[in-house]
Amino acid sequence: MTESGNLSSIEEDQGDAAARRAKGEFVRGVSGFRHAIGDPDFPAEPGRYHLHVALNCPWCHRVVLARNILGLQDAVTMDVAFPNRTGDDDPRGGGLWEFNPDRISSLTGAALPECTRETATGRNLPLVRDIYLAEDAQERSVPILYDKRAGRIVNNESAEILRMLAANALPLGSVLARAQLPDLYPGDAGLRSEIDDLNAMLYTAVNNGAYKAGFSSDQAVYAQAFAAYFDALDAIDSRLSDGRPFLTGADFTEADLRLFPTLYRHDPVYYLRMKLNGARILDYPHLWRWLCRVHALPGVAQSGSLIHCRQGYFGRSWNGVVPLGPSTPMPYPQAYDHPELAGRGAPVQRADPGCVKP
Ligand SMILES: N[C@@H](CCC(=O)N[C@@H](CS)C(=O)NCC(=O)O)C(=O)O
Repeated sequence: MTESGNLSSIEEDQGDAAARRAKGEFVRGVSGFRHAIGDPDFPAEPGRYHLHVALNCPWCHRVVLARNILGLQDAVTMDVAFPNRTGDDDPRGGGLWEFNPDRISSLTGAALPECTRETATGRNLPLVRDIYLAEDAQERSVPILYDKRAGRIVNNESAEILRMLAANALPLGSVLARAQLPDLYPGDAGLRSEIDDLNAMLYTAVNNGAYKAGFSSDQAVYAQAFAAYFDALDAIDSRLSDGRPFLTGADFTEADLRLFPTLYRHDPVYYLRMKLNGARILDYPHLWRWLCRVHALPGVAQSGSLIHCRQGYFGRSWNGVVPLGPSTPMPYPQAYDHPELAGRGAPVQRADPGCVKP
């Protein structure tokens, strides 16, 4: 990884993953492709790189945000998989990301216009897994950063992909002038370590924390993840209470970009799907205003889709019936255009998970 900032430590340890999974804990795997744009095999050139993503995936959301905020929409092409993976009865195998723009969404009753075929390999591959199999790899995750000229996968770790897009935005062909480019990971050493510390805390307690709560099959493991998640939201809300517009101060950085996908999904998806119903973001006045402020930045609103998120997180479970709410104080994502709704909910006084008697 070219940038000196340490990223690898942010992944949670995979120690005795099997035993922890058996105990009901959600343990995310580690991405295997870790090359970088700038390596000898992967020079920074306009039109050479491509992203394979799913819009409901929060890790993909990071790299789509970086692509759009950095003005790389034309220079870095992108394919979008259908939000629900293949069913268990699929002869190709279940749980696989599929490129199928004709597939019907149970939420809208129609095909999803953002979904595409696979266009980077030149082989119109139907499944993300097939892109890995072409390189004898058994992985199957998105996002993928792909080199169309070499016909190879560069990297499949979102934290590294967004950082290398930021570090190479101009040579990759950004439409923005250098002065307009947001500096997501500024050179100041103090600021970098502040961003690294925030990234590490937010990854463990919030970004991945949401999954540790929602996908846990053990009450105590869930309760611990629930508490850590809302403790982190409390800490961030008070951090923003001094009036700073962004997490580290006046400027939008990588730390804000990495927090956004989780909070964007909280009220309309995670509150229900991940059992994170301790509070809504709406109930946190400073977090809500931050969420609306980031949503209003150029390139952000079109980087996400709550239709894909709702279809993806509910469409395969919950009898395939996708919850439509919340609709008060107004539907989402329209609510993100209304910072004045901040704190409309009751001030956050969370129930102590320990005291909830059945
Ligand atoms: N550490 C990876 C995590 C990527 C990841 O876990 N993606 C999920 C989708 S949200 C996935 O495709 N998982 C593989 C699978 O479950 O098949 C990153 O941040 O890029």
